[in-house]
Amino acid sequence: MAEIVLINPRFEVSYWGMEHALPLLGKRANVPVAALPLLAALTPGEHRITLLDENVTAINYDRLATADIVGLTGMTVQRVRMREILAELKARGHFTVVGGPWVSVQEDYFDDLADVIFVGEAEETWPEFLRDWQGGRQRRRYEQAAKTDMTKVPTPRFDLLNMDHYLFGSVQFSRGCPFQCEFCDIIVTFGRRPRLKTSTQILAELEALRAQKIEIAFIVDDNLIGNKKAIKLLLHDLIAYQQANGYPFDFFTEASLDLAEDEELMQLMVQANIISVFVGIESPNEKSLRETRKFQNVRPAGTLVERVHRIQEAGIEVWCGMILGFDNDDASIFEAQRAFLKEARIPTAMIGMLSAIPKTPLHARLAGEGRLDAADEPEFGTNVIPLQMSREELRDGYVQVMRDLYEPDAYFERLEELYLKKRIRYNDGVVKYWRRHPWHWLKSQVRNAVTAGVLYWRLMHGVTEARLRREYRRRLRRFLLARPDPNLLIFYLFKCFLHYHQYTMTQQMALGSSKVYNSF
Ligand code: B12
Ligand code: SF4
Repeated sequence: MAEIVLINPRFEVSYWGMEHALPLLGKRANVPVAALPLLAALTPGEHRITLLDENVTAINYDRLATADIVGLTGMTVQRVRMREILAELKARGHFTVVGGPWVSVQEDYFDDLADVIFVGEAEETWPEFLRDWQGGRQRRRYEQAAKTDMTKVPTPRFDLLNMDHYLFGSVQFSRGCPFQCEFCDIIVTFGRRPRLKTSTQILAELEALRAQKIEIAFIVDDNLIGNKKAIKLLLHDLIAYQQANGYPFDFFTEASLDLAEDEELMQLMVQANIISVFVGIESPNEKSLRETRKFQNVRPAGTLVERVHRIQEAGIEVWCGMILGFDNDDASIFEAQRAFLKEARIPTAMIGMLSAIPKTPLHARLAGEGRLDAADEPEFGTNVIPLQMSREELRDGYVQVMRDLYEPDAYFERLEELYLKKRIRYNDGVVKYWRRHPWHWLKSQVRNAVTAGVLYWRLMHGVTEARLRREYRRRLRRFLLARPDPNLLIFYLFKCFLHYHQYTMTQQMALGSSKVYNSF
């Protein structure tokens, strides 16, 4: 029997981290990292396992004293903190193991601070390691020979986390993406063949989330629509579940832009109540898209703007990732990105400077060309040395684009264009359900009105800048007059919180009071 503690280290500030807004919302983290409750479910019953999310609870090293194995997960934005924690654990004589997205691509990063590392998926290697450890024959490195059979993945142990501290829950339907973007480490780690769970597994996960009172869940797939035929079947079951249970969940997810070419799929997603989708659009510069092998975003399937509008008009908001600094980008890319996002009416856009993630084809190419900055924390925010502009130009242009996009006027203009002028539908699946169940509608709207009141109070008491508070009040009033619906109002309030985080983050970068946070 082993006493095991698994830790998710503190995040540094990031676009999606919501760090500036979380305290206002009374939460400590955005989403519980999916790996921890999953690894707990994969741990044989004879062991005792504790999950510790440092974003929620501080690490008390004295209380870890009896742990036989301490495991860490983490992505790039946690790597420095991971090293600090590992150094402390080592100084105290602990046996340490590390897995997750960062060590999977940068295997030597922690050197001897990690006794064992796990590269990639661990559904098979984690139980295998525990058996080896019991026999005193564990190896230094574990990597699965074959990708995980998703139909055998157990229900994560959400019950081991205090879910009250998170904004959203997480659920995974599939792994893998069929595309071949040059910069992408996801396909390096998870492969290009989409692998799906069964409906039975997914509905069991949703029930486990419901038991924790989670109502909004992030479907954490690399690309939900990697296998369109299979996901459609699954969505039918999800819709039946939502309808049978009075639509207990709002979902958001990630998918590729070819979603716009499949009307049936978009409608199924709407009926399943997937309200927004994060799409890697990357660039309005077609040459850059070709350069990075993002062929699914290149015509003839329609322009980028047309395809984004098609998804929005189906009733799904598009969030996106954009990249600056491809070899085909010169200084005109900054204005091109601003203009594209305005025309595409995308309020929530994560912009980043191109980064070369270890093990990707981009990393290999740039290493060959001598265009990589080897520093762990590169001075200009990315390890890529751009081709058609200086490093300062790229960094300063990036910060300026972010700043311009999150100026309240620019942000709310994009938002109002979408929700007030275009009046895109929101929660259409639920609205249709409510029409058939008016009593349910009434109960939900009363509850939504109360929630909206609480959120408004939190926003007005949490935001310190009077100018921003005035702006939020003005925009919310305008919204309420045009679309007086408590359900939508909650969503719009959330957009204000999201804006507050992104605005604060970009202002701090622009004013030099924080470092430049890139998207990677
Ligand atoms: C969903 C998701 C999000 C969600 C949820 C994040 C969260 N807090 O959990 C959101 C949208 C919030 C998000 C945000 C960000 N994300 Co993100 N995200 C993902 C995504 C698509 C899936 C992650 C996931 O839940 N997978 C499911 C779980 C089960 O898989 P897993 O964590 O890999 O765990 C498995 C194995 O790795 C292993 N394992 C993991 N840990 C451990 C530990 C031990 C001890 C062992 C034995 C095994 C093990 O076992 C698990 C089972 O096989 C990945 C892409 C990907 N496929 O990895 C990117 C990814 C992890 N994100 C990434 C980044 C950069 C970010 C941001 C920094 C972006 C930004 N600038 O805002 C922020 C960070 C914000 C934050 N504070 O959370 C990068 C990380 C790059 C890297 N190699 O380190 C990835 C890989 C995407 C990419 N290539 O750009 N993200
Ligand atoms: S579409 Fe997204 S997940 Fe798929 S290869 Fe490209 S960047 Fe990676």
